[in-house]
Amino acid sequence: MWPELAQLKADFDQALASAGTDPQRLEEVRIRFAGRKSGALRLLEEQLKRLPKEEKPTFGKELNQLKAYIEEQLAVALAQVRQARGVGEQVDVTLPGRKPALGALHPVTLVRREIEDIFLRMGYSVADGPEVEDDWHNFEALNIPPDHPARDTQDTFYLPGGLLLRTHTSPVQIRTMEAFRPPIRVIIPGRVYRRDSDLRHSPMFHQVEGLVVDEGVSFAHLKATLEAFVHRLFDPSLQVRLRPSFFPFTEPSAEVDITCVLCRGGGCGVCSGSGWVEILGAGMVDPRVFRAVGIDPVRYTGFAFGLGLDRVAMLKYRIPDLRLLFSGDERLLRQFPGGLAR
Ligand code: 2NL
Repeated sequence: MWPELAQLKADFDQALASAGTDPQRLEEVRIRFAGRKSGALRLLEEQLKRLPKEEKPTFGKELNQLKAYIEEQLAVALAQVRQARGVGEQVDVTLPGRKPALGALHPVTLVRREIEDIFLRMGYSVADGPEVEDDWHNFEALNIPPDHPARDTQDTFYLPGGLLLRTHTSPVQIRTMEAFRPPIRVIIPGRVYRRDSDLRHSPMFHQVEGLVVDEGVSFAHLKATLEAFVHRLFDPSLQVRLRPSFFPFTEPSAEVDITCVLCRGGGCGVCSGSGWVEILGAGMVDPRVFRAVGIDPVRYTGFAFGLGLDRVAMLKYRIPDLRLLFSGDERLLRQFPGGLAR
């Protein structure tokens, strides 16, 4: 073999071996030996032209063989690179993109936001507070004496150090009245806890409570507020009915029913055939609660109300089983898309 050609072949073999399957180094080897402008083969082709006539055929033949050899070896090496990378790494940029999965809001979050928006438009503020509470804010200040059944260990999760998990969101209203002077218009949504677990009860559930304190606040204001609220949350054709009731922290107290949203009053399983469903408890703030937080009950009156968010979500979105709300089942959650914007 022609000595220059033998030397070039040796150089190429060595360069190719040391490049391994590194694509960038293989490309460098390709340019150095087979590059069109100034690769080693190209330069030898130039040299061929200047050779004496009698030497041209043998040199030319050997050069062509070397060129074929180098191109073949490069092709084999590149094929190995592709295989080493794996088929999955080859990107087809013409394929359509994959749609990212969009999240959805939980039905309880949806009704909480709706309720917040209704009261915000009526001039209320939204407040929150601790889920771990003390006895004073959860019971004592709300006129729930030590022997009241609501304090029974059957209902309350007690924690070490005299603390407890709040059994309602009322302690946040106590904290609001301790921190601010009237006029007060506030709603408090949040998680609450009770030692109760069966088909209709979860040990954690959600409440919204509302509180208005000012001079001259009357039961008529309470009734009108709740009617406006129910009409905006469900629909304006629903009837609202108040029944006398009792809570330690309000006097007088009422339970609030609306026309059953499922049968529209005709009677069905959800309303036990009565045509009415209970959705709220409410009343005028008991003077003892005002005194506990240092508000003068002669000058000020107020009303308060509370509702179970989970139950409202079930009625509004026709969810038949409470346990579905806390199951994390995506088949339920996927049915509430598009609630992301506020
Ligand atoms: C219900 C009933 C109610 C209140 C909550 C309240 C709070 C303060 C003072 C007076 Cl600080 N009242 N809250 C009043 C009446 C009813 O909730 O059935 N909740 C699910």
